[in-house]
Amino acid sequence: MKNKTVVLCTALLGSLLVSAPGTAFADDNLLKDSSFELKLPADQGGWILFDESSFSSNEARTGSQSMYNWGYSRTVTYPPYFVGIVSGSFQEFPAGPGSRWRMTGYGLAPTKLEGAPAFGIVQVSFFDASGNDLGTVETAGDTTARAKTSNEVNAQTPAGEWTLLDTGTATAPAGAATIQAFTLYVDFSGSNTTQGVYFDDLSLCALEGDDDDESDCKGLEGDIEQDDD
Ligand SMILES: [Ca+2]
Repeated sequence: MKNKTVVLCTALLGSLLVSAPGTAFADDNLLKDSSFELKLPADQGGWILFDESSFSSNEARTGSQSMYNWGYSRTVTYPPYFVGIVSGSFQEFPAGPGSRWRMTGYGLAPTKLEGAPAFGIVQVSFFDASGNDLGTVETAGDTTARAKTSNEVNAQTPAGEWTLLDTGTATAPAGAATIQAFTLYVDFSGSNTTQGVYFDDLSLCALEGDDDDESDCKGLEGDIEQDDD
C-alpha cells in the first residue's frame, strides 16, 4: 500500500499543474457549484475535471446532478501487475500558512466496489506559490501522505448509500499559498472492473479560532488573509 500511495501522489502531481482562480464567496462554503447542478465550466470558477470524470444525472443526493469519478483498473503481466487510475475534480483557493480547513461531502458507489485499493474520498492538498505540493501540518514528516484525506467509500461500503466523507481539520503548512479541494476515485485493485464513486453536496470551509465545527466556518474575505512571515 505504501508504494501504491507514492504512485497516487505522483499521479496527482501530474494532474495539479492546472490551476483555477480563487474566488471569494459570502457563503461559508467556498466551493462553487458544490452540488454540481450548474455544471459550471472550469473557466467560470467551476470544477476542474481530470481523467475519467463527468457530471452525471445517474445519481443525486440533492437536485438532479452529481460528480462521477470512475475508471478501469486492469491486471497486467509486468510489475506492479496492475494499471491504476486516479480520477477526480478539484477547485483551488488562496490559503496562507497556519490557515485551517475542513472539507466534507457525500460519496456513493452504485455497485459495491471490487478489490483493493479501490476507494472514493474527498481530499485537501496545499501548495506553495510555485505549485509544489506541501501536504499539511498534520501530515508533515510522513512523505507518503501529502494531503489530508477523508474516510473512504470502498469495498466495505454498502452499495447505493450516500456516505458522509469528512477530512477533519487540515492545517496549511509554512509556505502555503493555495489549497486544492478534491473529489477523487482511486483504483489500483487490478480488478478488471469498470467502477467508480459519485459525489454530491461538497463543502470546503475555512475554520477560525479553535472552532473545528463546520458551522463556524467563515468565508475567504478578510479573516484568513495571512502575512508572509
Ligand atoms: Ca446535486
